[in-house]
Amino acid sequence: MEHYSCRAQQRPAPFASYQLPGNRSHGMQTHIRFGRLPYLCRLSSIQQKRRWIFGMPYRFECLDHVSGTDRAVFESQGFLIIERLLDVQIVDDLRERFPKLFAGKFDTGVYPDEWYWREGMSLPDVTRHMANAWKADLAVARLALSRDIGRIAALLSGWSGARLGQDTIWWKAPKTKPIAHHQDTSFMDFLDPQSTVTCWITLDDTHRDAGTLEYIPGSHKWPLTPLPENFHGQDDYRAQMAAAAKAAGIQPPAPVYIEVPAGSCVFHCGEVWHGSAANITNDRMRRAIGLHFVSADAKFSDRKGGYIYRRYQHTDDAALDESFFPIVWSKDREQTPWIENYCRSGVRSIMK
Ligand SMILES: O=C(O)CCC(=O)C(=O)O
Repeated sequence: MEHYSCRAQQRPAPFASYQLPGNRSHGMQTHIRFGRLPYLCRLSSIQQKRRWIFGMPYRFECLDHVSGTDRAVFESQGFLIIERLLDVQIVDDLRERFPKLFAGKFDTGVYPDEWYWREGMSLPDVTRHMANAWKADLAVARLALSRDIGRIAALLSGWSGARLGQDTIWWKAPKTKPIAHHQDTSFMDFLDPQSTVTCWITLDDTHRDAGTLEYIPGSHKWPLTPLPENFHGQDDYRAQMAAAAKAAGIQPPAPVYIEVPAGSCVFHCGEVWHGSAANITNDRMRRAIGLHFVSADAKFSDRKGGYIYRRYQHTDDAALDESFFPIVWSKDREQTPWIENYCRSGVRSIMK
């Protein structure tokens, strides 16, 4: 019982209809640890409460409560770590999808929006990367369209709702190159507000020498820079961040390396500088999924930009179509109605 915090006991127990036989739920406790990783909200595996049923978007009851402290950490550092969000079955299921995705074996028969690495065609030492795999793979869809994750993204950024802007698959095999430091919001030049929050979820225990994600704490307060020129494989992978710091007259603080167990996640705001070094190990995989949320109220901007995603804009219409940018959580309404049916069947239709 000592594992139950007051706060956890005060939480309601919703989603009872999703409870599995044999009750999978555990006690839970959330606290901020000021140790090796100072920006951490820890949810240990025996302390979490999760209920999910096969084929539905995943539910994470442990995310029911975002405290003022969590929000303060996010606002001051630009990111918030939550350990062990996914349980082992979900981690295993998602890991199995990676080779299938990059071999072009898609549940739905639909290609992802971006697919940068192919066996036999691409350089073996480049990080394998794909975007909007939710359109191709239903396990990725169950994660990317989870209302609980979108809800935290919205609450941390002060939005009344969150849409999925994009998911990104990152497969950094042993001996693969870095991902250059960047600000995610630079990629959202086609939206108003130009703003995004990412939930980066690791499917492997992460280590500094295996090229884990790293953040420059507080760098979300620096000016926003345009789209980065280099992204994959740049040797000096922090060069763009260093140039931005210099231009702003700032001495960048030391990076924070995210060394956490598989299934953990980090929420980061779109302005914080982040990237990852080469995986210099011979044997460690580093697989991760990024979920990039935008405000439910976002519209297409009048600015130029959006070389991929503006193709989803209707003529003379600034609205984001929920078929392509689904609302995963809103305080005012239900999530986009086709989500549950799509996660079960791969068909984007509203069940009557
Ligand atoms: O996983 C990585 O190395 C990069 C992740 C990233 O930049 C993101 O998800 O925004």
